[in-house]
Amino acid sequence: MNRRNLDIDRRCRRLKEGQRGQGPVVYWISRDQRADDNWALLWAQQEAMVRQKALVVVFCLIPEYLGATSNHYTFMLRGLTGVQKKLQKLHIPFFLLEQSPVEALPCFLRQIDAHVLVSDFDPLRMKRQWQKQLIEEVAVPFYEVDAHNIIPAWFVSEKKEYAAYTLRPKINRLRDNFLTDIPPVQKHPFEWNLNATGFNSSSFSALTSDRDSTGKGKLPSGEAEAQLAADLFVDSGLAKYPASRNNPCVQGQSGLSPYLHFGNLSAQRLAWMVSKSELPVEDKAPFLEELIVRRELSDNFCLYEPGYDSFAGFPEWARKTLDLHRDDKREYIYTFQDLEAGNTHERLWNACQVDLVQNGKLHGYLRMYWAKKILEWTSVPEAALEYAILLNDRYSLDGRDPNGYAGVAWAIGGVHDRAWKERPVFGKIRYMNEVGCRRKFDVDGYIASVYNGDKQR
Ligand code: FO1
Repeated sequence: MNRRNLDIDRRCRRLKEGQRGQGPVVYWISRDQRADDNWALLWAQQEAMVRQKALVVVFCLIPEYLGATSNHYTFMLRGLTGVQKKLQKLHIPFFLLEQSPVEALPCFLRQIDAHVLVSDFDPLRMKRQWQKQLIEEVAVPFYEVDAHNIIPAWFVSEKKEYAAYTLRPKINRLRDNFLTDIPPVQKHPFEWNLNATGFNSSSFSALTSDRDSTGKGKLPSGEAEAQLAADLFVDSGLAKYPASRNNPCVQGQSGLSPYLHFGNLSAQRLAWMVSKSELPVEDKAPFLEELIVRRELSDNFCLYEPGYDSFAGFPEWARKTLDLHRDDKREYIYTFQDLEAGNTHERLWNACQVDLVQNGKLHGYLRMYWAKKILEWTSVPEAALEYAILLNDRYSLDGRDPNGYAGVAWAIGGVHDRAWKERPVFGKIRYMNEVGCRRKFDVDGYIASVYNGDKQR
């Protein structure tokens, strides 16, 4: 591969120029934790091939990432172990540095006389701060590749979109052009003499073994498991998706969001598999809408709205209406502890909370109802937002993700939604309650299935 592949190039943007070293090209892997279908790895490899350099991958492990628990770290680290093994077979050394990237990378790059630095795109505040600091600190050229979205977030829109209907046409115009198959990563021809720098790629065993393996590791993690789950969903779940996606009593959703969150599965690979399946278009459309439009809308929101996790990030109409109803009487007020323990007067809500804590996920439809009740049962909207984000990030395996922040902001602050009939506390924010859920699915069946630990959901 000596001529440049335009399909790879157009997903990359340069963050800064610099002095190229004689050592390897470095891909700092973070959001897209996979060897296959990873545009950032592919761009880094292309750069290394064209310049006849070695290629290394480095992951910076941060012990406290946005309140992640040992369940998240166990899931993530097991997945990374698989990535390391896959890369080793491709002669691409993998390093795990147990420090924040801002501390670890500048020194790592100097020690190996890196050629260039490549990172994967992530709109979250913490990642953008790291990136800003690294632009100051590192001497080598620094590139960013959007390996998470089908159309790079900065390319599909240069501003904060109002709702799905304003972003969808921009995506649809570009979708066929960007929704392509993804080339394989090659066995890398240029070796790099590891011991020359005294680096040994750290072993994961120490890190994974001391994590309580009894954690809710129900969902097997890693690229291979993600691909198996994606195959299973496309073969048998997709056809049922339109009918069962809003019914928490059946396994109607893909269950792929933890794999998408940690990047074990490429959304583009999944969209490509779906688009290639011979199901009728109307069976695929709802899932592709979620997978493509809703996810790109979430990245767009976090990229262009600095207050994506605060009241300030709500649209003006929502801030106004919530302010107007700030002093409305709340029939019930619960503390964070009440909510975390699932100790409210509403059985359905309590079941959702138990489900979230026990299974590390909450059905999409229920998550909307669950978040909206927190708005109803707290004294101010800011507390509701804080509690909903804290609980989702702490207990949901796919927490700490743009999808989660946009989802909570939609439920509590009307982000990407429109004004509805005005009522106490909510103002014009869309209202949801148990009666509405009973119209959609068997609420008692769901509650029973949670408390008898039924896996069918
Ligand atoms: N990314 C990292 O680069 N290093 C970490 O140590 C790390 C821990 C982590 C724990 C839980 C979690 O949900 C995500 C974590 N991430 C980490 C980030 C993740 O890879 C994603 O980039 C973002 O959370 C989604 O934008």
